[in-house]
Amino acid sequence: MSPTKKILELIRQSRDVTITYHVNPDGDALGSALAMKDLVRSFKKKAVIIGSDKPSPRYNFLSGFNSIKFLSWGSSLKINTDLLIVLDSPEMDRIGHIRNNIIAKKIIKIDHHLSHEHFGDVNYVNAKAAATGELVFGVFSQGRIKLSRETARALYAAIATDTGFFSQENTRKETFEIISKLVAIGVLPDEMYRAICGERELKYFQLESQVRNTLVLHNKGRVASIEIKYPWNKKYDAANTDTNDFFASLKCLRGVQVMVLFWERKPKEIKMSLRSRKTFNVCRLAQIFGGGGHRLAAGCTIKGSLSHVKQKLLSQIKLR
Ligand SMILES: [Mn+2]
Repeated sequence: MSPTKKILELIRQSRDVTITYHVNPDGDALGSALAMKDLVRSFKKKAVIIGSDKPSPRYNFLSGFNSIKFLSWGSSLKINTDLLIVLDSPEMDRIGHIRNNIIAKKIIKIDHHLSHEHFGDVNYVNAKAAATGELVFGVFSQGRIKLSRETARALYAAIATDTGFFSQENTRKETFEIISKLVAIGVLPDEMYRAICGERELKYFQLESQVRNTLVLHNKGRVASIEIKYPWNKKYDAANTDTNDFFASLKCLRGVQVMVLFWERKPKEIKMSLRSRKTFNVCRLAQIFGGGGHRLAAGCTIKGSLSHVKQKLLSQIKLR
């Protein structure tokens, strides 16, 4: 039996379903969870979405957002459930502290990250999928379950955010096939774009222009670095900014292969976000400093002054 058939079978056999995802849920985790909840409900079963972290209000335009729960660290609450569906999480540890609160009879894993941890009773994993949302769409198709416009919007948000609005390497033919079906149901791409990216505070643009002024090229123009200096954290509310956005336009800078954001979170504590356009593996670079991530996107934190840390990291980037 295919994993999608097994997923539908397990849902049918369960009285109640709990849906969760990784810590700091992103658009893919939240959109996939909201769609999955609707799918479970179409079987007239109880479904709740609960995670370790409070979801970002950035996604509150999605229907059902207000019913999403999170459990604070240290809570002794026990959640007994027939079926736990874990989304967008390669390892069980990725769901965070809530792992200790959930007692599930069966577990389903649905994910698009490469991993060898098959922690589910059913594992629906496809590393070629651009987003977990694509796989959740596959479960709907398998069951011939009708997508409402609201559910289609949740899946659109999942796929659009994980592909950088269809501009990243993971965007594939199947992505557009699914998106075309979602648009046919009534999702409006321009409305989704504005809802996810467009509604920003003035502080965001002020921070962005400060950050833009720190742009420097290294390694004969192959490495671009930008900075967020310590005083800007408070002044521009940097903690609530999606720094991913700073990389979007840098990608278009001619000749650049690797991008680094040096973020002075505390005096003498620098968090680095690393991005690669294709050949250079930034995950390996992050691992040298105790961090991790993916081949094209990774991060790490180094103690020390900004100038010292910059020198330390940049000296490790060897590009031809
Ligand atoms: Mn994802």
